Amino acid sequence: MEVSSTHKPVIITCAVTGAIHTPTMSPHLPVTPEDIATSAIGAARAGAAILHLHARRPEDGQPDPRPEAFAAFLTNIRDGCDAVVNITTGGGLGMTREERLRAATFASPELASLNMGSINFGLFPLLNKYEAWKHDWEPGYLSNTKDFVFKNTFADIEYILKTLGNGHSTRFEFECYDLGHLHNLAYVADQGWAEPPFFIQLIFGVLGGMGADLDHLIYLQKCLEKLFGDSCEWSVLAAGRHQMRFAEQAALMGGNVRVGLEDSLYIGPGKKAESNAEQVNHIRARIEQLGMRIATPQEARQRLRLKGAKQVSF
Ligand code: KMH
Ligand code: ZN
Repeated sequence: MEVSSTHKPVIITCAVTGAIHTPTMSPHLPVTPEDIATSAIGAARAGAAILHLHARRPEDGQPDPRPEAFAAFLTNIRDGCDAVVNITTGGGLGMTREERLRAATFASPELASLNMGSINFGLFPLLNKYEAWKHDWEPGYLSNTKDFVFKNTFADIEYILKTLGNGHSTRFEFECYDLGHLHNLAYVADQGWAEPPFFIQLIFGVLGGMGADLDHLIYLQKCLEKLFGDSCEWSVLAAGRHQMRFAEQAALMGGNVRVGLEDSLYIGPGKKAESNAEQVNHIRARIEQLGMRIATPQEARQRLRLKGAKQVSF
């Protein structure tokens, strides 16, 4: 099939394990450093140009902010593929700002996430789906989110931009869960706290953020155009069963996509994904069937103006 000349190659990000799902929810959720490295490398070989990474405690899968927990898989990932490594600064629910930043300041990655506003982050509805839990921490972690604010104030945002951006030349995946977050980023840009192009991740379907309605995406694309024009690269992730529908729509609209078990444990209705690579392969095939191609890690580096894989400290 002829490849469309009007579409830029689609940058696929794979979010490998995250801090939302818990081990009870899927036997395929990567937990140990070996699992995380193998799954991340598999996703990169399938076509992910960027790997968004969190760490977990190997013994029980609890989100783990310690640099040692990240170090246990980062070198294997670096040696096993040339995908861009993106370290979370969102961390796990309930971590302090300092905890959330520890891994990224240790690793000095090319890319790190930056959440662009404080929101409710309700995982508690997941409680009703399971009767028994693999680990004691899981139900409490989920139920606490009923009274939890995911704090990302302007002071937090400025601090992370200065510490990681100025201090390490790390660039950002700006995570935007609501329209106001785009305006927060426009303010950040006006202040000169970050330089374009801005890699904007639009997030749909988190309880507390925008709902998974495709009309919202259509409107947000107009907002992006007005606020940032050519100085942004945008991408879409949608939680749970909405994941692939939104990814496909984003690619058709000229955007980039994020998949991975952090965002959804499924590959189809009622069918659990067995690996991150399975989700990457699925969206890659759809992108290629639609006449577009996926971006290589080098193309992603160039478009997002990243410092390069040799400039990290792992
Ligand atoms: N779990 C996603 C909805 C982060 O790591 O900074 C958002 C996320 C947050 O990826
Ligand atoms: Zn994340």
